[in-house]
Amino acid sequence: MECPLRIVTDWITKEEERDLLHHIHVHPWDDNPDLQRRTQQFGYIYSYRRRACSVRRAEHVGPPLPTWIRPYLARLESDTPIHQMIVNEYTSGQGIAAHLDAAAFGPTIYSISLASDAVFRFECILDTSKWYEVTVPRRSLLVLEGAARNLWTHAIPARKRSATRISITLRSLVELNQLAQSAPTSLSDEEVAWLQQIDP
Ligand SMILES: O=C(O)CCC(=O)C(=O)O
Repeated sequence: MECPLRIVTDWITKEEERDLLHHIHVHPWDDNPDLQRRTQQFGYIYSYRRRACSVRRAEHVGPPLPTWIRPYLARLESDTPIHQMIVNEYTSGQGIAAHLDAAAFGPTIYSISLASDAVFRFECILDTSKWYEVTVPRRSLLVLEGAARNLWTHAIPARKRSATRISITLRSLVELNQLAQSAPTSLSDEEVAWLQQIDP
């Protein structure tokens, strides 16, 4: 049994990859003592220490999603708005430990790979003898949903690689998805815009 993930190869062009990398390189990296790799966070801030991301905590409210990501958000054709974006940088020898994305995040997780391919390791939480590795190519879109999001952990084993990899992870927040469904008319346009981290 393999994890039912989706990889869309060549989801962005070489020019778009260059453009995205430029925007990322001119933006300051977060000061995050809990991690070895560098990150940038936009929208709502995920706390690696608390493993939480809540719209009800002021310290989790970060800078709005940058305007340069908007064309790519539209291209996702996601069922829910994207509320949170993390840029991860993996230099040679850096990876990410096996994890399921936190329950605070919505049903579909997207990751755009830039600058280098990466080997991901997926392992089934119901039977840890079931695991496999797959190369996620640069310029692809990785989509984790259903079993791939909830029943298989993903990791990037720390290995020597020839080039630094950068990824952009895009996620919605369950809290905001629920709010949008339950009380869409009780919020003003400004409140909705603020919660969605977009310009009114
Ligand atoms: O680098 C990636 O593509 C995945 C990042 C990831 O799993 C995360 O930020 O939780």
